[in-house]
Formats: sequence, structure tokens, C-alpha cells
Amino acid sequence: MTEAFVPLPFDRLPLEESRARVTALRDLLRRRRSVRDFSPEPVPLDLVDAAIEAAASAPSGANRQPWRFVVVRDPEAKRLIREAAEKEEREFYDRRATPSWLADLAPLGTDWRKPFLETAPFLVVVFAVDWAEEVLPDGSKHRHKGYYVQESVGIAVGMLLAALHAAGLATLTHTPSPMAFLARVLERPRNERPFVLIPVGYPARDALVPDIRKKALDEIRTIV
Ligand code: IYR
Repeated sequence: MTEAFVPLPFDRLPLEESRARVTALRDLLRRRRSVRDFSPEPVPLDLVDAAIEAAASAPSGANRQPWRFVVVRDPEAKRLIREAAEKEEREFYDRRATPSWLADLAPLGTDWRKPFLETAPFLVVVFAVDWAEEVLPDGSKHRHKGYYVQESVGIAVGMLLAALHAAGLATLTHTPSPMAFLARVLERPRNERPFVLIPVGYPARDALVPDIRKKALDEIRTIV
């Protein structure tokens, strides 16, 4: 099947406007921090929905859009998620993590306790869709595998974090490991794999963040 084509909607910007826009976006994104101290203050759902729509504009392998976003606001569901996550995290901090991993985490001041999983008004749980079930003409079922699922969902999550930040909301990119409990608690189908858990809300008034820095351009960029 050939897709129809339409003209690209494109506005060529004057160079000075390009500069102003990209530096303004850079400066906005540079103010994003991973936050672990959330206020319980509610957040209007439409802010999160608009951010999810922004994320869903991401490119994806063969345009399969292999992402699903579960917005958890039910206190009981958040409690179950916190309980299960803390169980895994305790195991991680007490046993699974290597000494060098724990040393790398020390500047972040993290431990197995995850109160933000109940304090934040929303938890956005992103799932990666690894395959779709297809029924072939002979009635047999076939697993239609996704393409570049990791890359596609990773790009969408980056756009989601940027959009939530642009909305003036705080987020944490949280990956309790292993994350299989999220599929169980949220009753997701077998072809969905938990990808990342993002608490979303306003920061607590007294929120602290670690004093860490991003690498400078000359450390990360090479011109060939
Ligand atoms: N999942 C654990 C540990 C952790 C791992 C990395 I890599 C981080 O950048 C931060 C934390 C936790 O959430 O505490």
C-alpha cells in the first residue's frame, strides 16, 4: 500500500529568529531538574494530557507509535505502586547494586524509600509496545514485531519530559528495577513492557536537588 503525500507544512524562519528560538528553548530545558520532593497539590489533568499529545508526536519506527501512557491518580493504585517499587528498591540497595553503582548514586542522595510515588498527584507510567497480535487470513495468530521500539519510546519520553517542564511541572525519570510489577498492578496486556515511571506535580516548596552539572559543549560535541 502506498501512502498519500501532502505538502510539508514549513515556515522558513529568519536566521535571527531561529537563534532566538533555539537559545530560548535551550535555556528553558536547562532549568529542568529531576525532582524527588513533590507537593501534593493537584495538577489539572489537561496539562498532562497536552504533554502526552506532544510526546505522541515523536517519530517512531515505521510510524508504529509503540507507546502507551498510563496516568495514575488513584491513591490506592499509587500506594500499591509505591509498595512494590520500594520492595524492589530495597533489594537493589541492599543486595543487587554493585559497590561502584552505589558510589555513582551517592551524589544523588537516593535510597530505597520512594514517598514521591504517593505524594505526586500523577504518576505517568510509559509502556513500550513490543509487538502487536495479527490474525492471518488462515485464522492463525502472529506476533507482528515492532521496529526500533527502544529508540522510539526513548524519543517520546524525552519530548514528554520537555513538555511537562514547559508546562511548569516537575518530573522525575524513575526506573525502579525490575519494573515488571507495573504491568501487573496496572493490568496491562502481555505485549506492553514498562519503560519508565514519571511522577508529575509541583515541587514541594522546600524541594532540594543535588548540586550536579551538565557537561559543557566542548566535552560532548566533536565537529568532523
Ligand atoms: N532505581 C534506583 C536507583 C537509581 C539508579 C540510577 I542509574 C539513578 O540515576 C537513580 C537511582 C532508585 O530510583 O533509587
